[in-house]
Amino acid sequence: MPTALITGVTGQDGSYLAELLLKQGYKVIGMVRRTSTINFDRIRHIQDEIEIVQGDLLDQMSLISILQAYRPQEVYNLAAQSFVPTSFTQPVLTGEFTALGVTRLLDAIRIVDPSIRFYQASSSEMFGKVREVPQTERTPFYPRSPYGAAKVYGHWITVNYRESYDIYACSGILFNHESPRRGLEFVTHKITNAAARIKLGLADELRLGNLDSRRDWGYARDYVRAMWLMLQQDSAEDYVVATGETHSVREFLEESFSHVDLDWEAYVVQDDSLYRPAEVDLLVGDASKAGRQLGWEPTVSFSELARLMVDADLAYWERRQRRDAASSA
Ligand code: NAP
Ligand code: F7E
Repeated sequence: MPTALITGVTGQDGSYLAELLLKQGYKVIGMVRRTSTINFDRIRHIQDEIEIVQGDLLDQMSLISILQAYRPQEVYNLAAQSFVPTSFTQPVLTGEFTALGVTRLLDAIRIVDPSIRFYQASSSEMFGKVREVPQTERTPFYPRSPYGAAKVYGHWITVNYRESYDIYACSGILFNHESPRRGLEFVTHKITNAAARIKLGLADELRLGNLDSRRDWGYARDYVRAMWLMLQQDSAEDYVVATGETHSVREFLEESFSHVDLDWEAYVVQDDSLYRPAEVDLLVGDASKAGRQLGWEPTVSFSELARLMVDADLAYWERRQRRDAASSA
């Protein structure tokens, strides 16, 4: 039974990847940081099947100790400060987690067992002010936020450890991927959650920033499959993972609200405070290398994604309403 360590196991991708690896017969070690209140919402259903261990990307010794204790064959580094607006207000902390954290983990691998296979969660945010359309593995980076800049560092330090120490280290340049487990602060889930709440009479407006930016949105469950595939190849390489389609925030609104027969324009309020100091206007990826070499392709379309997220939010709020009604009866 192979052993895999996942940092960021409590996040959206960590929870789906843990499910996938358990299905493949892995022993899964999930690294979580110490907090005064535990939040295992996304992994509660598999909590008994995972070994949870405390560690922090800010603490080198914790990483070394975990590798020494569990001796994983694969390490998936999904932990990060991943919200772009927070990276503008906490740029140094974002750099510590999202950039230097990668070096701490790679160094721990180099010291404990350089034969460990390593996956780094790189991001389409590295392309920022895009130099070409669509973006490929060869497109130059031009990050537009402290988050994007930190991910560029994480990306290149991964390449550097591969080339310097012959570590099997891959970087997946993943474009936006979403699901009902997406954090509520990200625009897709903010929209689908609002559509569901408005439909049920629980809210009457949705405040948003820039509606014109365009993203290549896919389904998170598809994207964690690509992570695993990257670590099963003969040699370590970097891959773009994307759907190849781009849509605006406006189109995501249209798709989500029309699914519950609402006109989004009646509810959306544009809020200047939600604009970013610098924006990424357009992202669209070319995942043909992943298709060719990994046999990977997305299975969920843009409109299926919006609809499955709205349906999940509707089901959640209907359950909450029934529970509240029962407890007040
Ligand atoms: P997410 O839901 O925000 O999850 C981030 C995870 O990192 C959480 O489990 C969080 O733990 C953990 N974490 C944060 N700081 C940590 C620290 N100092 N030490 C240990 N753990 C820490 O992110 P996601 O959407 O699943 O994304 C996974 C990774 O892919 C991230 O690196 C993200 O930047 C990258 N990425 C995401 C996308 C996307 O569209 N989703 C696209 C490209 C790349 P807590 O639960 O304690 O907060
Ligand atoms: O914003 C616009 C916003 O926060 C998408 C992270 O997973 O994907 C994610 O980063 C767009 C931006 O994702 C609101 O200005 C408008 O243009 O959902 P988002 P992101 O910034 O693209 C990449 C690949 C990552 O790696 C990141 O970790 O939507 N937008 N109004 C808004 N965005 C938010 N969050 N909230 C709004 O009210």
